[in-house]
Amino acid sequence: METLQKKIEEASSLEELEKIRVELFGKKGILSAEFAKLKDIPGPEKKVFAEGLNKTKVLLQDSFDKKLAVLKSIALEKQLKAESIDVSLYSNLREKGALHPVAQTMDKIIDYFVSLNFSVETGPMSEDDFHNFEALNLPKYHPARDMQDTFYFADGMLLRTHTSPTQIRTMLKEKPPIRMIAPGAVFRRDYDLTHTPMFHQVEGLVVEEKGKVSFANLKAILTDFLHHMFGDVDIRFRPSFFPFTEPSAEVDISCIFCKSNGCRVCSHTGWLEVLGSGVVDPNVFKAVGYDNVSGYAFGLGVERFAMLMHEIPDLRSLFEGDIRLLEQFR
Ligand code: 2U9
Repeated sequence: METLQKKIEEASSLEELEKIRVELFGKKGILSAEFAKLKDIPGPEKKVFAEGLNKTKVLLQDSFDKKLAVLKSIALEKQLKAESIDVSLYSNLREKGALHPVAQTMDKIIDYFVSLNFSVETGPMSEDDFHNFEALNLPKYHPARDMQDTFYFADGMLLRTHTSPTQIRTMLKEKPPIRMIAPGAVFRRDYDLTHTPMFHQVEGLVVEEKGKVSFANLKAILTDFLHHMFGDVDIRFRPSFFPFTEPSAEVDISCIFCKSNGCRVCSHTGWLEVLGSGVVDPNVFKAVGYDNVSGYAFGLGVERFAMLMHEIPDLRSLFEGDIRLLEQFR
């Protein structure tokens, strides 16, 4: 008994103690063997032997548990020491933050027009029918409203479908000449590879005394702007229709992916559509009470610019917050 107890007390590691446990308390261990002897011992002696054996078992188990606790705490101490970290050490794992690619693109666009002395105007995202549609020559039931279906509030307000209401508000507030851009978020009922229900536009408006500006100025400024954004590309103005401009033109750049040889991005046309533009329709000036003025306007989708500039295949990925996309723009 003493030898066994000593053996437990002298165990120097958890592994050694485990060996002793099997040797002592295991199915084929010393104690099991002693208990097995009971069946061969006659009546009265059996009781005495059994009592002694049980006592011994309890004592040994007690020593074992104590030793186990001691060895475990030594092992834990050792592990803590081995795994300790120097919290005062400088870590270079800190991630640098950055502006979202859409914000970066927006900034580049805004910087260009600010350099030409355009003012930057903002307006509310929830608008009324007059500022978003009516004043822009889009009367109720006009078929062009279909393409700008949006989110309506119960009180008749709506989420603006373009930043154009900001131009209406600016014209109502100021007098010509006006030379402004309106950047910001807009909303439409759209969702696919190239459309999200919320996206960003930058629109521009120039209003001068009648005859002072023409389509030629619009062409010149947008050509220079697109060279600033996309480098040495060919530019083409294509007749189009918008309710708020007449004449209107969509503006294409030669495909920056295939150098106009034809690829999936440009649908094998060699051209990418990047802007809408035109000479401001007289009905728009009438709606804000402007007389004897000429003006031109343009509009673009910022996400589309970001997609083309960075070859991002799915526009929706810009809004998923996936760090693997975002960290490429640090
Ligand atoms: C006023 C007068 C005229 C703004 C214009 C476009 C053409 C245009 C689209 C480009 C891609 C919208 O983001 S997009 O889907 N924009 O095509 N926008 S002219 O014309 C105005 C605006 C305000 C008072």
